[in-house]
Amino acid sequence: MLIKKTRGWEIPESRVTPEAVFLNRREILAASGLGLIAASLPGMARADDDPSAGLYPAKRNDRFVAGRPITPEDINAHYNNFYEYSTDKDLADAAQALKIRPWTIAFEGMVEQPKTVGIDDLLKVMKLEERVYRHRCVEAWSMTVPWTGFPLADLVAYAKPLSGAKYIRMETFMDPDMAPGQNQPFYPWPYVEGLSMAEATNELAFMVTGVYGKPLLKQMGAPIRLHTPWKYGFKSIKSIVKISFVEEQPLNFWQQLQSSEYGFWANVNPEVPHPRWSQATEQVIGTNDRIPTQLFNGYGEFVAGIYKGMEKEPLYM
Ligand SMILES: Nc1nc2c(c(=O)[nH]1)N[C@H]1C(S)=C(S)[C@@H](COP(=O)(O)O)O[C@H]1N2
Ligand SMILES: [Mo]
Repeated sequence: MLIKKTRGWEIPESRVTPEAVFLNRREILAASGLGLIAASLPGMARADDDPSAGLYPAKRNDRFVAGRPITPEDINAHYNNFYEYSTDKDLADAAQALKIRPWTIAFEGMVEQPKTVGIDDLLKVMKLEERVYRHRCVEAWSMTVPWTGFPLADLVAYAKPLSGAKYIRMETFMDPDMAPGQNQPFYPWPYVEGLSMAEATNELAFMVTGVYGKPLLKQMGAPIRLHTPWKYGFKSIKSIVKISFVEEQPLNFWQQLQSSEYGFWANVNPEVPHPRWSQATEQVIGTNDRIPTQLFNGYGEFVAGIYKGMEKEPLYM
């Protein structure tokens, strides 16, 4: 989703600090202050900072059939979009700086009672299952991913929204010291996404806390992210810290940046091109295959009903 515009803040490639150098500097700072030199070794998955490891794997729900081979973990783990860490796809090392405990999620806005819950307390009350979902990025590539998590509908019930709430708004953490990408002032940090209440309570909308039978990898948005498989990938917000119930349609991150190219609904449709490229086909990551894209990414039987009578809305951008 690179935006081809020259901005004042852009500096020559040669002057950009590579992630590895940044992390080394962090390690040195951490070591001098607290003696925590091992805490940010780039690229290492560290089970010892994830107390939820014992919850995985969870039983697979066979109602959701992907019909495609699962993308190998080692490929998925190095092909991510997480602009808080990098605009490059291989940001796995940089994302190890994400600190996933303690982690809380705040519920605000039109709810019976605002509240905050720690991720491990939330995991105790939610029933985990595995779902293999197709993931289609607006950049015309796709993957097939074995997520673990629970229906967003269960989280909505837990939050107890008031009947006047029309949309759910979700926000990623904001911490430029932990996420160097957030030092780029051109982007409207923090990352925000939203769904209508009908979408949020549709059975497909999934809160993800694990992947490949383990806790969620940091580069994939640990410790909790959304996945809405019938929508372009940018709707699937990572590393969520705040959930609000609101009356007004939230402006998401990409809309704030470029509303002529990215909208609120962002449902997958091969017949509606992005202003700068076709959405007719998609590159299957980890293969040489380029395949036709399906309406609603093939999930129309679950979600098409949501949009009856909304034909005047920009449903596919
Ligand atoms: N906070 C945050 N969430 C995000 C993004 C991001 O940059 N920051 N990228 C989005 C995009 S464009 C995609 S395609 C998916 C990528 O998820 P993955 O890396 O697990 O494939 O995350 C989405 N969620
Ligand atoms: Mo994306």
